[in-house]
Amino acid sequence: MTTELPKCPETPPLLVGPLRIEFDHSVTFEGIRAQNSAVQPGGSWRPTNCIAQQKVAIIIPFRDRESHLKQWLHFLHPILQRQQLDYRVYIINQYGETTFNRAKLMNVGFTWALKQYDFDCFVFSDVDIVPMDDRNLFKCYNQPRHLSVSLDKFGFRLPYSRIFGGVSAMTKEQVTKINGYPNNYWGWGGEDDDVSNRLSIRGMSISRPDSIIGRCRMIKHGKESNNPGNPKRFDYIAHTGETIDRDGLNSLHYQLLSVEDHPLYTNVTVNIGTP
Ligand code: UDH
Ligand code: MN
Repeated sequence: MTTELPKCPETPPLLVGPLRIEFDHSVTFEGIRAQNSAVQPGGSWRPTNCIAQQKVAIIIPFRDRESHLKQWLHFLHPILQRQQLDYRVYIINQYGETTFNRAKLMNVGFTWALKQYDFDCFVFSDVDIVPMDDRNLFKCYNQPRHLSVSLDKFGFRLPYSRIFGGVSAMTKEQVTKINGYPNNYWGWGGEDDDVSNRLSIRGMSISRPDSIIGRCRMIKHGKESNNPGNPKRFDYIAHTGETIDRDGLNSLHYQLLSVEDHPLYTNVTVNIGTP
């Protein structure tokens, strides 16, 4: 006989609040697996005693940051389970050595994840940012949500009010409404401001947790030589109104090279071309 599970509560009961986050580089994939034995191949998990409020795909743009990935998985898997989400972690790995394109990888992750499962919500996260409070829920809200509001590297302050970079969450509908991320921001910077522009053009506003719950740490690192500051970003973000309808999900082209279910994440390797 099957029994109907209840929906999980709005406020997950096992949250602990503020977390001590210190990056200890002795963690191993094996150790993380042992600590998270209920996580399924591909890096998915869902509560067994209730139906999750949301089905969440976590999309992480990635290339050659294995030490950061280990830290992220080590801290986030336990948090996401306490948050009672039906989630899966997608590492969208840019193939090759040409200039990095964070935003295009986000579009690939969104598109690919929806082919696999009926996700309601997408959390787009840098691989090097970890929340310092598990009340900062990795789920979606009525308005697009910015989660990394209070970053240690910015002195735990929001550097400017329209910021949407770092970690952010949008429903499938919210992403679709803005035609996703722009595909043509090669190199560092601007793509998150373009998304912020897209949201306001489509009449949405950014929701955030407060500055205590929204505290996060970023692993200290330098800038990769194949992710140089994009000098065109200032010009591009001044023209989002003209590009939103032609550059995004509707113009996305990529070559999928492999999809592998690793024990703690799904690895999607993709050739996204060159600038
Ligand atoms: N990313 C990679 N590999 C790369 C570049 C970027 O995986 O080679 C991803 C990763 O998820 C990263 C995100 O893209 O978290 C954003 O890139 P970033 O972390 O380089 O961006 P951030 O704004 O860097 O953190 C600013 C440069 C820091 C130099 C400061 C020196 N004090
Ligand atoms: Mn970073």
